[in-house]
Amino acid sequence: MINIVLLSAAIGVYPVPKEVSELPGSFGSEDYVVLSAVDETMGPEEYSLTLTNGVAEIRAGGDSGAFYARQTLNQLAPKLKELPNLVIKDSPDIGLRGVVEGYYGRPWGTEGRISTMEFMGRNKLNLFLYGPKDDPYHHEKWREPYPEDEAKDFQRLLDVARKNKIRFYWAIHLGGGFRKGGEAEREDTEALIRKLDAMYDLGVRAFAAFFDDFGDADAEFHAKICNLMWRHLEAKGGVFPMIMCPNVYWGRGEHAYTKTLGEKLDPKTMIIWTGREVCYDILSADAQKVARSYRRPPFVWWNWPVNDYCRSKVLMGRTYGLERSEFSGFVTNPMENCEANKVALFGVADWCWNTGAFDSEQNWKDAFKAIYPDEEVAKAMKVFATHNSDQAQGNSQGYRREESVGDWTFEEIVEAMDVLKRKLPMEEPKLWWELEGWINDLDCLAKMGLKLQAMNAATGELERKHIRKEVQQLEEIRRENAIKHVEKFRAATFPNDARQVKPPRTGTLAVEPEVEKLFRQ
Ligand code: 14T
Repeated sequence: MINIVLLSAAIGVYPVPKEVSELPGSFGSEDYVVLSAVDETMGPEEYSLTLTNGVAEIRAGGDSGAFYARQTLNQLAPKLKELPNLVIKDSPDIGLRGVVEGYYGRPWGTEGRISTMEFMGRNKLNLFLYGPKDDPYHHEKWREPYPEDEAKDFQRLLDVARKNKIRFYWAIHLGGGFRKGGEAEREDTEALIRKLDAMYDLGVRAFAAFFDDFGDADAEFHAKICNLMWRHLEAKGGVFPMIMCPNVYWGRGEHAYTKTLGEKLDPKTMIIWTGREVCYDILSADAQKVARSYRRPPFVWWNWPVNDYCRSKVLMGRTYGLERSEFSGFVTNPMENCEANKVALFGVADWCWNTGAFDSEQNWKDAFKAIYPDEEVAKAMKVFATHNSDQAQGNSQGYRREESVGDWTFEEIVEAMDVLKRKLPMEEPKLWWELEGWINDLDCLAKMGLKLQAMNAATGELERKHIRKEVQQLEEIRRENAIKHVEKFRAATFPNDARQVKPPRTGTLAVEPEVEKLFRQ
């Protein structure tokens, strides 16, 4: 058993497959023939992939399993020649796993969602929950249908979801907006049905209702709306079980609201939970408590790496703080920085697929190689991510992550930022568009660190004065960069989001304090 697990990690496939065993002989070919067969004894996402002497044989329980076998094969393709013959037997730990676009701030847009879903497909994530707080037709204007061009965008998204074996949930945010009692309630019920029918007509077959952050914690009323919604959808046919986000979505089952919800809500409806707090690690003891109150296993909405509560930071650290227990599903709520999210998605995907084999540090190291084809870029991005992972002290949620772990130097940072400034604009233009402000900030900080070290070592007063001037110039560049960053995102943003854009901050846990220390010397 131990041997099998070791080999699993050694073939370098992510998410790490469940079981890999070696067969006699070697594959011995760069080319391969694929044979596929349905195996009815297998679950819908389960597959086996046997690689023997130039033949790849796929057995799968269904379309998803076959698709995942293909993803595994694609990852192995470049190194087939060096591989021994082997057989991979694989299936996920968590049945529904993926991403919720659920933050406050600049929505990803259709292209960003497509890029995310294609990445999800390659990493065997199978659920996309659409609920960006700054889509007016999700929240404030929930009664109104999407304008024609946006409706068309949903059809494109549904198509990409289908191709990537992703269940696309569309969420309507009714918190505070759905009126209770009398004629108003009748009107809103009709409006809700109309909107759901419109989304159904676009092809949506999975729905969610959100009540977080707006309106009262009225469990009876929320259950009533959701049950009505579910009955309507179920009657239309072909619809997956609903997801609901309560008004109180955190805790350890202590709230009367969630207890009532657990009793009243249709047992098929999955209920969202973010952990003990809004932003917190997912602990199994907490999950078990909340499951009792929900009367069902929770649907986890992990508020990481979302940065809407610490928007000056970008969070690209390793995935940790997750304990396995029974869940109806697991989604990560990521950042508005769509491309930068991929490091975290790579971690979450691996954890959800094979919790037992999850190696947080190894996963994070390998993420860069998997995401950035250029080796130099991959290395430089790892340096960047090393110093961009903590939410920073004083963030409104109090959730923190490690940052700048291990040995690091200012020189190494300057070199890495040089690579990124040279290569990202051409090689990863979307990532560069998102991160330019943070990359420049870290670059300035590290250069200031180097200058200050030199200044403190200098003996001549003239030399010291000269260096001091250079440090001041760097500070000026840093300020200008911050202004440019805020203006850029304001210009590219929804009006009701602009006020929240913050200047970029990097290295807040160790690099910046080190520079400040050098200043005081
Ligand atoms: F629905 C939930 F599960 C949830 O987490 N809702 C929001 C979410 O949209 C947001 O991205 C996340 C992180 O900031 O937290 C929730 O929003 C909050 C939570 C607060 F405690 C917004 C303001 C708060 F004070």
